[in-house]
Amino acid sequence: MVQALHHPSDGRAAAPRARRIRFIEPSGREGRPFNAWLSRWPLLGPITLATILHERGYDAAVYNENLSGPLLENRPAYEDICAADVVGISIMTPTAARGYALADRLRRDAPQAKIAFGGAHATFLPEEALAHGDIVVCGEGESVIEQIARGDMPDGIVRAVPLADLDQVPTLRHDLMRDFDQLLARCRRRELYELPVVTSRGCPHACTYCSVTQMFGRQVRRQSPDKVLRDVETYMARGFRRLFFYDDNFTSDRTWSQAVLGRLAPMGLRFNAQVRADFQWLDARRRRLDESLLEAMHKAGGDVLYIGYETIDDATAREWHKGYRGDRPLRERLLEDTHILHSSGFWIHGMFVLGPQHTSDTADGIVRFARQAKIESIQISILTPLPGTALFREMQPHLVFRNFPADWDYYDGTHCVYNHSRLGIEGIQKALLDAHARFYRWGGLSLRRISALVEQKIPIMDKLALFWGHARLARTTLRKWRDETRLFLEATRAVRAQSP
Ligand code: B12
Ligand code: SF4
Repeated sequence: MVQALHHPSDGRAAAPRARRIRFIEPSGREGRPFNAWLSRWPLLGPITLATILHERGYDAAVYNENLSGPLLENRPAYEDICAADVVGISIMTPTAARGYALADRLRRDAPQAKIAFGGAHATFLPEEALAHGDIVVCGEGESVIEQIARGDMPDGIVRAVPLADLDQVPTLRHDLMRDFDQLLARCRRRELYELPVVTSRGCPHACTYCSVTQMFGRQVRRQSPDKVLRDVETYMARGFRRLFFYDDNFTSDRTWSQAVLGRLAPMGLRFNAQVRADFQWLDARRRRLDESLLEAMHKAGGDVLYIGYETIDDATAREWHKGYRGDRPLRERLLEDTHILHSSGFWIHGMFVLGPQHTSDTADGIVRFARQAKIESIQISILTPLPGTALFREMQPHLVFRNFPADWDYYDGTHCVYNHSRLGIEGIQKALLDAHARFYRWGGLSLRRISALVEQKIPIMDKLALFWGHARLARTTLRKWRDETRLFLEATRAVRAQSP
């Protein structure tokens, strides 16, 4: 781990220098309207790996471009990265091109640094990533990161063994991410920041557009409730009072959820979590409600639920393998589910998707549904074929944007990258923008949202700041999104003009 340097004059070994490892989370396409939201929620892969190395005595840190801005324009940051022994770049599909651009510059400016790629995109397209770096890790990095940091890993593609026991993941040191203090300062007080954590890997479902099961497996691995509790205690001792459980499906194992929630209940924190809309049903026919789980979630501080509704129509749900329970029309079931979750005291951020089979009526229908269900905030994405998914293979013949890696920038759920059979690319982009503009007409203001803010146990100034912050962000996001859409449609016309 250390390089033994000899002092030139007295022959004694000088203090060894810890090897310097820098991780980078690149931003997505410049000007992307959602970059401002992303700065709050870093990927945990780089932070986890940096924490492991830090605990083993390495000089490890993370740069997140969503938070710190473009690294090539930040001289002290870039010089620090150039002085590293290893630079680990974490790429998702929409950040891959940026990650490669950074790596290409680093190869020129820091030829001594080993460049390692990891993350979902590198896992599915390792050969592509290897053209820009020395080492590419497919899968979970824990088992190989120290060998890479030590400089002992041969160049090439490494298929890493997944971590069997998630209790081995260290308590995260979010502060290893540079500018984390600035992020906290933006939240006015650290107890208002939703500290991201993750306690499980894998998902038992297999939605056609998602790569989580290919990446982490269908068998869900979880940290033990004791480990979760120990970590939460440490985060609370650091002054955090809100958590964001990034787990893809926080409630997929009722026994585990009850055990964790029971331990969290006395701690007085609040948390956000990703759950399925129908997790509260005990049986496939939706007859028995798991009231004790709902109560345990609420008592433990469950606050905002991130729900991937994705669709409200039965045919699409079947096509995407959503696996919703019950047999009444899906829209009706989802209204009922949402009502139950609201009655249990949760806020809901609803995520929906428009696919090639949809029209502007579908988008209108989603907004109507969200209003009727009184969902607090929504986000509608365009179905995006991502490497490693069944959808990507199916969509190949229809892709308009295929100049890879540059075009990966558009694979972020806000751009239609294929010929849209029903509305055309222009039509679907317009439908998407119009739907958000309609939902967020008053900056996302709704009676329910105001009363929920008033009910929250936080001081009134914090409530106002929180609400104002969200409303302002929604407005600026929409404005930037319109500009971005205009540029994208110009790019679409240019691509079409070039193709025979
Ligand atoms: C939190 C989250 C978000 C957050 C913010 C994330 C961010 N900063 O970009 C939000 C909600 C905003 C979000 C948005 C999006 N997300 Co998201 N998100 C996640 C989620 C749920 C957790 C990420 C996480 O921290 N995981 C836990 C850590 C431990 O895993 P990890 O980061 O992958 O790291 C491990 C390995 O990858 C590897 N590794 C990672 N980096 C490195 C680096 C080196 C050097 C090495 C050796 C190893 C290594 O080792 C790590 C430890 O084992 C994942 C799903 C998941 N379970 O991971 C999806 C996921 C990453 N998101 C995904 C997608 C598609 C999106 C969106 C496009 C969705 C949309 N429609 O808007 C956007 C794009 C965001 C962007 N940056 O442009 C996909 C990515 C697939 C892909 N091919 O890129 C995932 C995998 C989910 C899926 N449906 O398939 N997301
Ligand atoms: S979309 Fe959600 S429920 Fe479906 S496979 Fe992915 S993580 Fe699991």
